[in-house]
Formats: sequence, structure tokens, C-alpha cells
Amino acid sequence: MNFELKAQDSKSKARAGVLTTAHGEIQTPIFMPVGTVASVKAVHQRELKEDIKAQIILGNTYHLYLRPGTDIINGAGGLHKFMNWDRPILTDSGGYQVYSLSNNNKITEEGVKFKSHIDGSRHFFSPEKSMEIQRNIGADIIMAFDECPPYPSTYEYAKNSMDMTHRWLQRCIDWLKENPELYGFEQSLFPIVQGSTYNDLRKESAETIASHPCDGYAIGGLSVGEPHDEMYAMSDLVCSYLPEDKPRYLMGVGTPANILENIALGVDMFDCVMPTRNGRNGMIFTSEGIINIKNKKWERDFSPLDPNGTSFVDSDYSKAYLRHLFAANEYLGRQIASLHNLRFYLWLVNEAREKIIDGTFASWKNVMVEKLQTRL
Ligand code: PRF
Repeated sequence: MNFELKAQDSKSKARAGVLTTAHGEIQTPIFMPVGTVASVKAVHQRELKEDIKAQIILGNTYHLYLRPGTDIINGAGGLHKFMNWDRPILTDSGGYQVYSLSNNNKITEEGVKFKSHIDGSRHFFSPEKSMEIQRNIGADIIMAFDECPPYPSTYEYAKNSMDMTHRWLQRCIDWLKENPELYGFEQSLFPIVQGSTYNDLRKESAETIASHPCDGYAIGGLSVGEPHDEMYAMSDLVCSYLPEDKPRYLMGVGTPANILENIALGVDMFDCVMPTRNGRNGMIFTSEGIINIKNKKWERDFSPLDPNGTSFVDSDYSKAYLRHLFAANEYLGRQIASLHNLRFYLWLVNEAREKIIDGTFASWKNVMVEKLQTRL
């Protein structure tokens, strides 16, 4: 894997780059649609490529391990083949989803015991197990097994958890050294910085993580309930200790405004369920602000869904029509909203990239952030 910086903004810490993987190039900054169970909910792979212009998507170890199971994905020849997606894939390592979804999970030095959210069956993840599953899934970027402490956490909890995440990282690295790739292409391990909202822990974690030579580095443990300013402060601090010449991935962030603010701090990669999950709930993100399409206000608004939008649904359908689909609980409403929102997120990061390259990012960002937070 190779990362090349193409431009750096002079008025902020924003960067534009190209990340090259075995399944093609990724232009950064980039947003990665979430395809938890080998499906980006309500959108086809063809739409993802041709309409949304997704360059990389995300899968989840936790979900894919429980269903369909490692054996079936391996039998298909890996996730790319199983789901017919030939562009890059990143998988999260499983821990975060265990903490947020499973019942009765128990974290020890060895790993995490948990009960499936699907059928209550008992399972165990460790750093080694997560690496084994991620080898079988076969994503281009695989994530280290970490613990994301809840917010707020005491200093003591955050410190112990961070130290364990660092020990777990070494176990991931050791296991990968002994166990080569299964499908003949490179898989890059991204380690994850933790440390909750404590400056000294974040610094220590970033320095520890950065001491391992990796193709990219992730920032975890943010967007878990802390105020936005605190998230930005942590992200800024961590970026200052991560290598300049490697991509930085902020996990699970966020709103369009959060993404632009973090690009300005030097983050290159993002993922979030918001465009799809909130989209299925009727929330439409546009360059002028946020629309709740279920609102009665749109009942007779026959204007295009998003006159500035860059996907076909933006001009093909009106606000009134999409509102009707939601009112009638039609599948198509959720499909249109998901496609629109994902295209909007991909458009937004690409605009950011172009502004970084032409030197106008910082002032553009400030204008956009205001608009993006407006409720229409
Ligand atoms: N760790 C992992 N995945 C994550 C997170 C984390 O801290 C977050 C936090 N926002 C989202 N996804 N492994």
C-alpha cells in the first residue's frame, strides 16, 4: 500500500492525497460508506460505484463472523468476490461492535467474551481471533483489535484500557507475521489510537501507535458522546503526533460539518452510518442544510429533491414525492434517501479535496459548515 500527499492547505492542516491499494486508488480525503453485513443498506453495488462514486466501503468483522460466518466468506474466495465489489474494502476489528451491540460482554486481557445480538450464542474475540477472521474476510485495510472506552471514562479506566489496546496491537502484529494473506493481495493493518478525552493519554497513545511502522493510523474512541469541541481538540492533538506521510482515519465520524472540521485538522478518512441510517429515517443532507423529508412542510413542494445535488435522484424526484414515499412506508423512499445522502457525502469530500488542491479550502470550509448545520 502506498500513500502520496498531493497538496497541503496553507491556512489549515487539510491534506489531499492518493492511497493505492491492491483493489485500486482512493483519493483522500475520503468517506467510506458502511456495508456492515456485506451490504450497504438499500443500495446496490452498481449504484455505489456508478452513482454514488464510492471508492472504498467498510465491512464489520463482528457481523460477518456471526452471519454468514467466516467459512462461507472464505468459501466464496473472500468478501470482494462474495459481494461482487472489486474496489477497496476496510473491515473494523469487531471489538467496537461487541461493546455496542452484544449482550453480557466481558473484557479481559485475553479478549472479549460476548453473546450474539442475533441468537444469544456465546463467542470469544481476541486480537488473534480478530486477525484470523479479517484474513478470511480479506479486506484491503484491516483494523487492530482495540477497546473503545465509554464516554465519560475515569482517567484510571481510560489509562488501563489504552495500555491494553497497545498490548493487543502487538498481539495483532505478531499474529499477522506468522499468518500470511489468504487471497494473494496485501492487507494493511491500521492500529487505533485511544485515550478517551485525556490529553496526556491521547499523546501517549498516538506516540505508541506511531512507533509501529504501518500503512495508516486510526483515531478511535471519539464521537461517543463527547462535545464536538472536545472531539476536535483530541483529533487535532492526535494528528500532530501521527506520521505526516501516512493516512489518518477517524472512526465513526460523523455529520457533514464534523467531517469538514476534521479534514481541516488533518484527517484523511471517515466512515459513518449517518447518511444511510438517518437517510432511512427521512433525514436528507444537502449543501444548503438538513431536510426532514417527513415534515408536512414538503407535502406540496414539487421542486427537485436537491437542485444542487449530483445524483440522478436529486433531479428525478421531488421533495413531495419522497415525502409521500416515507409517509406510505415504501422501500423506494429509503433507497432514494440512502443514495442521495451517500452521494452527498462523497461529493462533499471530493469538493474538500479540490479546494485543498486549489488553495481555497479554509474559507470554503467555514462557509459550508454554517450551511450544513442549517435546518431547512
Ligand atoms: N474502535 C473501533 N471501531 C470504531 C471505533 C473505535 O473506537 C469508533 C469510535 N467512534 C467507531 N468505530 N475499532
